[in-house]
Amino acid sequence: MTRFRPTAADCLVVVDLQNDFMPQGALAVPEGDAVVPLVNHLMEGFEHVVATQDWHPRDHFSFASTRPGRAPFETIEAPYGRQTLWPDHCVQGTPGAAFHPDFAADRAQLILRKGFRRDIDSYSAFCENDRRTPTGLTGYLRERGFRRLFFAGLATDFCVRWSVEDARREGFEAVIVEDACRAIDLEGSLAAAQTAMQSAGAVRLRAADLAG
Ligand code: VGL
Ligand code: ZN
Repeated sequence: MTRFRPTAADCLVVVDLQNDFMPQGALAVPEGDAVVPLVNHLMEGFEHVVATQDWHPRDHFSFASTRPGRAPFETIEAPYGRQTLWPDHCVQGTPGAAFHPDFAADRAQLILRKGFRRDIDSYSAFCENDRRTPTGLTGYLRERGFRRLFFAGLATDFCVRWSVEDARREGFEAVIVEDACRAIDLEGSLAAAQTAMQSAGAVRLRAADLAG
C-alpha cells in the first residue's frame, strides 16, 4: 500500500466543516459529522493546514427561499450557467456558519471564506461559480510554495469536487482523502464527482495511507 508522508511542500485543505452541513444542519450532508475526528487526526500529520468556510449573505441568490415558487435542490439558469438552489445555509455570522465545535480549526493557518457575493455562488475554494472570479487562494498557496494539496471535508460532490478540479487546473498535485469526505449525492452527483476528480488527475487515498 502506498504510504504518503506529508512534507513542507504539502498543504491539507479542509473544506466546509460547518454546522449547517452536519446531520442536524440546514443543508445536511449524511454522516458529515463522522469526518470531524478523522480530519482532526489527519491535521496532526500536516505542518500546513488551510480551512474553507462557506459564508453567504442572508439573501444569497442560491437560496430557494429568495425565489417564490422554487424549492431547494431545483436547478435554475443563472447568468453564468446552471445553478442548484439550496436551503438557506451558512449565513454569515450565524451558528450554522460556524465550524463544528469539535473541529480543531485553530490548527488552520488560513481560513478562506467563499460565497460572500450575493449573486455568485462559490463551490470551489479557488474560483467562484461564474468561473471568472478568483478567491485569491491560488496566489496564497503558490506564494507559500506548496505544490501538493490534500483535500478533506464536505461535500465530496460539490465544494470538494470543484476545489480538487480547480487545484489541478492551477497546476497543483491533488490528493483526495476519501474517507475524510462525505457527499450530498443529488441525482448521481457523487459518482460524477469521483469520475471528474479522477479524470482531472487527482489521486484518491484513505486516511490510513497517510503516514503520521
Ligand atoms: C456546499 C452546496 C452549497 C458544499 C456549499 O460545501 O459542498 N454545497 N454550498
Ligand atoms: Zn453554500
